[in-house]
Amino acid sequence: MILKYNGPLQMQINDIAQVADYMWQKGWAERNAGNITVNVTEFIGEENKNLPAITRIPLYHTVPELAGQYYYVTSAGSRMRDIARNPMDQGIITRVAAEGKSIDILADKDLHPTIELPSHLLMHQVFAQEAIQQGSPVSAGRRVVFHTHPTELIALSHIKELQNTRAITDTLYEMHSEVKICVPRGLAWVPYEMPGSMELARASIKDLKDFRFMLWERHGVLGTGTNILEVFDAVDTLNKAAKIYLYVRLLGK
Ligand code: 2HA
Ligand code: ZN
Repeated sequence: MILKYNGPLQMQINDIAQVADYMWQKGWAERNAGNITVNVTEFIGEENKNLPAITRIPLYHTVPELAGQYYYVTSAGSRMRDIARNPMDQGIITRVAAEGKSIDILADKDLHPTIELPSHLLMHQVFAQEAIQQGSPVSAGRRVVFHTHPTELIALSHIKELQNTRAITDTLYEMHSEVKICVPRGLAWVPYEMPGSMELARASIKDLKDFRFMLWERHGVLGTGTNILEVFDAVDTLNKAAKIYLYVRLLGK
């Protein structure tokens, strides 16, 4: 049995491909930089719900709240410019198995998920817990976890006096009035941890209740939301403010 690409699922995959293209064009996706997971449970369709697993991958951190949820996941080592051309050649559709102890790859290829999968799943688990508390279906919560390497925001993450949530947020608000409208809660500061580590994942979920966007020291940005294009737009606006900051400093202001 193979996955059937109904309209709503295909639209989600098209949006992922479009954002992957923007990431590459922006210069935020050198080599295999960045990764994306999108909860596609609402879009998967009855026809795909019982697909058998191509492969089952055990999870180091169990996520019982996510059992039965479906995700598009970029694959380990994939390039955003290749995802843009063919998202199902460089990504997988997965279902979290019963009790949240493993994930099943359903389509299209038997690829390894991104190394940031543990941190993405930890975030999806927080969204699921929020939804459960509010009495809504898990998939009605925030669907997207988006990680990228925006050059100017990474540059700002090196500046000592900006290395806290208040300072980085206020500076970006001051640089460009659009930022407050687009990211009203601000940008949370996350001190350096190894890429792909559970330490980075745990440090990131600390602020997930209050913040949708985080700056990972000397690494990149983590953005969450319901729609991938909207999450991209917010990171783009944050990065524009960072660019303006650098221009202002260059001008000696
Ligand atoms: O997937 O960006 O943080 C490559 C990365 C790791
Ligand atoms: Zn990264």
